[in-house]
Amino acid sequence: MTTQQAKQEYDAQGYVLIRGVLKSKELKQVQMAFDQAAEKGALGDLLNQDDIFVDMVDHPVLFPVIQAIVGDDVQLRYARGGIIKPNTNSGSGWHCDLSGILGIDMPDSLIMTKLFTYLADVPEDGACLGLVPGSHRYEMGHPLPDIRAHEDMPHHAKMVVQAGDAVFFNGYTWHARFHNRSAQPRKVLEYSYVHSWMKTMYEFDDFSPHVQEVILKSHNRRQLFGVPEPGQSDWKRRLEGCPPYHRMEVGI
Ligand SMILES: O=C(O)CCC(=O)C(=O)O
Repeated sequence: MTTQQAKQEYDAQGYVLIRGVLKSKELKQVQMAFDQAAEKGALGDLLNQDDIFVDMVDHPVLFPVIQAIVGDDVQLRYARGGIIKPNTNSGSGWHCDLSGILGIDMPDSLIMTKLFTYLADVPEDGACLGLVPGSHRYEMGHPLPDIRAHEDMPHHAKMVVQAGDAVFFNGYTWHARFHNRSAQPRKVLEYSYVHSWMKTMYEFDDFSPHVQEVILKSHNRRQLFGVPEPGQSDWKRRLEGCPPYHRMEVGI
């Protein structure tokens, strides 16, 4: 699937699944680093655990899709790892992350997108992410149906995936996590992206001196991690090589 095809599918459905992004050696390296972070109880502080997680923020296959979806002013909101234990009532209800947001016409906007990169297979009875295709275009306040079980949501799609697959989804798309009825833990990298003029969940000081050094080396990472650029407003930030911010003006 090309970046353009991925964006088209995302725009039409509110999500897109791309298979086999991480393969063989790279997948093993990320899995090992993830398991080490999990052992330390540090999945919430992923970026300080291993440079591989910083590299996943602008991964050469995933990031072009993120840029196409969010725009040239993209910024990371947070990055964390998550494990859902086997055979647990670990689902969440159907919801929309951005349903209560003020001042934005959500069906026509792209405020926040999430990227789940799977490090373990999720079978049909696993902790699948469920999505309602097209629900990112519902009018604000569109009521959720009165249902009792995840499976009762009309028209839902269940992400039955393999390690190495990735799902991008709009935070306004209706979604849920199914209970994990399988014998396998679910292991996911959860990264969230917004625009450069929005707040993120980090202060730069949250990063170790080493990670700060890695971030400071490149223009794109300084933007992605919200490092202030002297003399540059957050509205105007753009990834390297992209057309600059353009303000319309007449009458002078
Ligand atoms: O973990 C999942 O599959 C769903 C996550 C979720 O509901 C969310 O990110 O808001």
